[in-house]
Amino acid sequence: MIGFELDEEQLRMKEMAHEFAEKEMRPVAGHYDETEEFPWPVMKKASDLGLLTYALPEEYGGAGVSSVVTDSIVQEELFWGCAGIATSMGAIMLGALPILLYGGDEQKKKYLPWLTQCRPDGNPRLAAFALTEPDAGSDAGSLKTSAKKVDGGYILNGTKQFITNGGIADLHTVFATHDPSKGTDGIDAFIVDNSMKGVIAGKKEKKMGIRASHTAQVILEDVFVPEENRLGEEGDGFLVAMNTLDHTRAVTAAGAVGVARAAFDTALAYSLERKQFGRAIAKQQAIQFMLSDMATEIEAARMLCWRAAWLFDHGEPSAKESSMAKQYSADMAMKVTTDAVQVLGGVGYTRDYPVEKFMRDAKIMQIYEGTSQIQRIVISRFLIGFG
Ligand code: COS
Repeated sequence: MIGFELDEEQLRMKEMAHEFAEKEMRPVAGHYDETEEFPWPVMKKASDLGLLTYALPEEYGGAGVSSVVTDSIVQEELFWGCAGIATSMGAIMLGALPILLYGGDEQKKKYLPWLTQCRPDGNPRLAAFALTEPDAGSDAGSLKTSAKKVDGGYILNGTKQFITNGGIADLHTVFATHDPSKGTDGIDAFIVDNSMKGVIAGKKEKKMGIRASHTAQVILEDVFVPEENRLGEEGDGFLVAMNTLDHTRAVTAAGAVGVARAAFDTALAYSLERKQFGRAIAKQQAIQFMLSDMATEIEAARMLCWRAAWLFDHGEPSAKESSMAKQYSADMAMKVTTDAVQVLGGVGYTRDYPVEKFMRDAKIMQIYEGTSQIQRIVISRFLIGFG
């Protein structure tokens, strides 16, 4: 049986996220895009409402929203508000998820409630997922950050690249190898908290879009991590990373739907107001066809997201479907935001209207959490086999 009715929790969460996006994110989105400052005041308000860690179980200080469908619905609204701020918010759960999925009882009890509490200065704590390196992007299995086994733990050395909340986070989930000759089987995952010495904030990137998010290098210089901070067994790290991404890709895809919807809303409203040849441009078939395609593709992407999320929630295999959702939604968002600029024409190309920002924000969606090409690789492996 297929049903699309949202339950009470989903309706409540959607409404809360939409209101937050409209009142707290949209009015300041342009400011943070322009200044590239970190949106601490918005993060603080989001934290007060529980919007940063609602996916954590209640016993660890979250709201116990375990459904990936609900998460997708919320993220669509937040990304509709501002993709940059929403990325800063979402990176916290991306950093925390490996602990939730693979952490032992002690690790969960120690770190998850701590993450939901504010810092002494009142700002929320941040987490980061530190997998990518300068020479290991799509080929995540070739990472070089080393984890040398020593008495009682490991010494980490290496450089992580393009890390959201990198260097400003209170906790980084770091992936490193204890033996590069073992390939992906040599990779371990570690919880690195900010009490550990040697975690150095590296260069902050100046980005095309999602500028309200902090993307930076993280340099690990002789960081001692106790053995009890390893997630899972030795060698489980690659699986921790892949399973985390399998989990988040449907939700990331929903973010792309949110950006596309924001662009579509602006294009539709503008086309009804803007007059050329004596009538609103929405009356021109050329514009009508563009709007129709945009609306249809947004719906199609949302259905892929919800299905992948639903499969996950029901314990069914969903890696292929979440890659399909991520690839289609990201490519769709790029097309829809580009078309929105086209509908607005000259003013769409200016910063007086938000569509050029939506277009810049959409581009990263074809790149982060696995490029659209990587998603196609994952999908094709399910189609033709893994050999
Ligand atoms: N889910 C669960 N397990 C997975 C997996 C997935 N999506 N993809 C691979 N694995 C497992 C494999 O089954 C294999 O397990 P065994 O060793 O038990 O056989 C192991 O991981 C190694 O897999 P594989 O040999 O396929 O690894 P590759 O190095 O060829 O890489 C891809 C596979 C390309 C899929 C992987 O590197 C990837 O996803 N890259 C993109 C990384 C990414 O998203 N980066 C963004 C960073 S976060 S913003």
